[in-house]
Amino acid sequence: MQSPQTTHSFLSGRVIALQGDITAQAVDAVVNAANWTLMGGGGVDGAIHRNGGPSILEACQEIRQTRFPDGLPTGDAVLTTAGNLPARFVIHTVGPIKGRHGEQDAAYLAACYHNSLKLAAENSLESIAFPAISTGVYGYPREEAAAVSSKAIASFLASDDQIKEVRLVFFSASDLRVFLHHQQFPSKQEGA
Ligand code: AR6
Repeated sequence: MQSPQTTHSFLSGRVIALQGDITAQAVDAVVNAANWTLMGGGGVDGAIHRNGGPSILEACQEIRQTRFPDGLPTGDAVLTTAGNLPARFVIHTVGPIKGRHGEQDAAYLAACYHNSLKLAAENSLESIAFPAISTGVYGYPREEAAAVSSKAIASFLASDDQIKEVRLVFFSASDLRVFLHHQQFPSKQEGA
């Protein structure tokens, strides 16, 4: 049930927020809320591997063998094929488990957004879709994550002109509502 879809825009339309499924987004890259193993899991991670097919896991295994034998550190990001997904690439990032990094939790969550956007820009990509990283199994409060993610995205876009569209995809209407109330994009929401 995807229609008709209400979107909310920020930063002159460069960022949009909507309710939806991350695996259905036809963008240059969708971001996966992965874990350090890069070997899959539940939530977004499970859906991406399930719908994208085995080529994503194969690419992740290659990255583990060649670049990150000890696993992907929290806040880092890597890029793989998107397999059968409508997106071209998947950017895998590891969000912080809330409470594990003390006062650094927010810095790690901001790093996920920053490093994913940076990787997309470095690969000449123009559109990227994010799920609400860490707000599921990893227990990050949605209100706090909204402030951290919006500030990190706004800060990156302020000094970048490669990325044309950042799509923030919330699984439920309630998640989207919480985000809209707690986001801290510099200008007011521009309409629905
Ligand atoms: N599309 C959009 N959002 C989704 C989807 C979807 N298909 N499925 C879930 N969400 P989570 P985390 C929402 O748990 O907290 C995995 O096992 C979900 O409702 O996927 O970063 C990994 O392997 C929530 O709001 O990611 C890791 O071990 C948000 O996406 C661990 O979970 C993130 O929930 C990562 O936990």
